[in-house]
Amino acid sequence: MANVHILGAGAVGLSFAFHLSKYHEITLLTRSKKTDTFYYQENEVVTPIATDITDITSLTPQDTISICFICVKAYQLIDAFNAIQPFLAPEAKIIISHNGITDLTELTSQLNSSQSLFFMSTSRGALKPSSNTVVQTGIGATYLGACNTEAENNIDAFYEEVFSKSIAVSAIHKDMALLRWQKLMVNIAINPLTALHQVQNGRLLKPSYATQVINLLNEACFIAHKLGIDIALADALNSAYTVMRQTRFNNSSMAQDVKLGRKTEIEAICGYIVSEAKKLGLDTPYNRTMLEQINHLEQTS
Ligand code: KPL
Repeated sequence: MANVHILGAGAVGLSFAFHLSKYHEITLLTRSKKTDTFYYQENEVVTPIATDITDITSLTPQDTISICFICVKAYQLIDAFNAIQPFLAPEAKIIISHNGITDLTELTSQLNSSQSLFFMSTSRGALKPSSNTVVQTGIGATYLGACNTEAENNIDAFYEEVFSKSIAVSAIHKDMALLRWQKLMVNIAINPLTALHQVQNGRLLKPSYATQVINLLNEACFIAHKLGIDIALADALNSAYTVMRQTRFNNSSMAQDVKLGRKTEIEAICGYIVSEAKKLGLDTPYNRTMLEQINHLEQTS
């Protein structure tokens, strides 16, 4: 049994808190303690999540964080990391999980050579219908990849200790860059279209969305290839459609963000393709238009 901290009480953080709590001691770090209990719901069954809930500002120098999942939005990652950094054990293991691709150099440069950084890519469908409840709406796969040398050295033992029993449909992924691009492509296909049309993920299986999905992913595959990552369009489409099916009853995180007038992760999703294309002197009109449309929705909702 390990002591695991989870920073972020969103859908992913709560869903992992529930599953990990069956085998580990969990402390959920929140920005302000608004509830004494969080709940997990699957197939109409509601279970309290066995976790300590700690306001992050109440951590003291005596607190040590050995394993920490950071389950926050892409644009909150650096602030979230800075908040826990003073409490990290010398051999701490940090697992980040967010949509899209972010630059991790600032984060990795702050770790010592014995601290490990992992990226967790998950397509578990989870929804938060209220502030203290998460509903599991689909079981997509979860992959763990290593972001620095120390993580590469201990990924097998760490996966065995923390993930193997608690997280169903999970595996180690040995190619970090590929893992992040594969996750990015799933998010490109699903998140903006579901946000724009306010539909559940499964609705994108309808043929009327196919051309848009293909155009977005075709551009993403092209830019990935230019950057040395080879993902065939057929494989990108296959993964995206698999996740659409697995999470057909989920409202994507971006659909929820737009509905609730919150900032989205579009900059790390379509925005990442647009900015990488720009660096190459290229335009990616489908991803650019999607970026503009979601930005517009963010400003007007
Ligand atoms: O990552 C997701 C999200 O909603 O952000 C998917 C996998 C698309 C599940 O909805």
